[in-house]
Amino acid sequence: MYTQAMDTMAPGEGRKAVRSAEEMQLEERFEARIDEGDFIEAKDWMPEHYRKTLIRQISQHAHSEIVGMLPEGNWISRAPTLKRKLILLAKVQDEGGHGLYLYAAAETLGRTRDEMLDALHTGKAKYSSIFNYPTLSWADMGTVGWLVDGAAIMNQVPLCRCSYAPYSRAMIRICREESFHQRQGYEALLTMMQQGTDAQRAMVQDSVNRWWWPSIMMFGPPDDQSPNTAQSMRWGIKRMSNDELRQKFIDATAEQAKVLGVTLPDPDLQWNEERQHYDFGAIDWSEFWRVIGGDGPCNRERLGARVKAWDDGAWVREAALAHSAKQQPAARAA
Ligand code: BYC
Repeated sequence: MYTQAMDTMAPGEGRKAVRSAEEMQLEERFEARIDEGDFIEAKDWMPEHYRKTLIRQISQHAHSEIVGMLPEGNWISRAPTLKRKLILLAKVQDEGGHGLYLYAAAETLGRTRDEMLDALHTGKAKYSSIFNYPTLSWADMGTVGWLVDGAAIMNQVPLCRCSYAPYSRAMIRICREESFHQRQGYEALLTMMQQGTDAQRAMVQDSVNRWWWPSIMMFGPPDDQSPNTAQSMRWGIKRMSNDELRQKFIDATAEQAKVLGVTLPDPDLQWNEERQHYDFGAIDWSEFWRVIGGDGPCNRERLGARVKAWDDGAWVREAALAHSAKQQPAARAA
């Protein structure tokens, strides 16, 4: 299976490296700190694999926030009222901010922002599968808030306790804002379902039908097909597994769907008294692997939009560098 981790390894790193006694001691100390629930700061010693796992996850997370601005940004000019427009504008701006906190957190691990963006633009780095689906109606703005941001919070609240302190601090701030994102989406859908026309209710149901399965895929592959989960949980990077989070999300969302009055498009979804959880139908993992492999409905469009934004912004970067170069001699003379 293709994994981005391969690209972030130095040559020969895959082989079992010969470690000095000093390195072994450092590693033992690091593992002991993790076992004690200690947080690791940027300047602390850490194993190379821990550093690379974090760079991979945090940079993918940052890319997801930035690419995630596109499907909603598309609807700002078509929002039905001034209030909805202001809410959507604020949400999309928040996502830009989240991307920036996360790039900054990844930079503390020694990867430059240019390197991360280059990996995105050349298709080496992943971003969340969910943003490769189109937003076809206004109801999608509500559904993205309810299901996509809802899944994002479920996944991100445990990351507030990630063992890497700069990521954990970024996540605390991000989760506060994400909770507003989820609630505004749910409230927009509730308004359409309770005060809208039959056509608006049908639009909401159609939107939920399209977003349900991709949303539950956001948590990643099943645990027995997830190459990174075991080690990431051992290191306290991930606090809950993909399947645990997916189940928690389905349990919460199935109840919210009843209040909303929509049907989730899974005939096998039903409460299991014995497990005290909802059972659910089979997920089409071939679709997930296809989408993260670059062949989803909007992969080319999303990446094309990011590359164009980068190219169109070249003059701003050049002007900023020229301005900074002009300031330097003046600053030295002063
Ligand atoms: N999409 O071993 P696994 C948001 C990849 S959106 C694409 O389980 P891991 C937002 C995975 O990277 C959410 N790729 O990996 C909401 C790996 O490939 P590589 C963004 C995926 O890292 C609204 C391979 O599959 N959130 O915030 O242990 C508006 C095997 O997977 C996906 C985050 O990024 C996927 N859905 O677990 C705007 C949260 N799932 O890297 C923005 C932080 C798996 O080996 N990230 N893959 O080539 C995480 O919690 C974890 O990285 C994941 C995956 C749970 C996503």
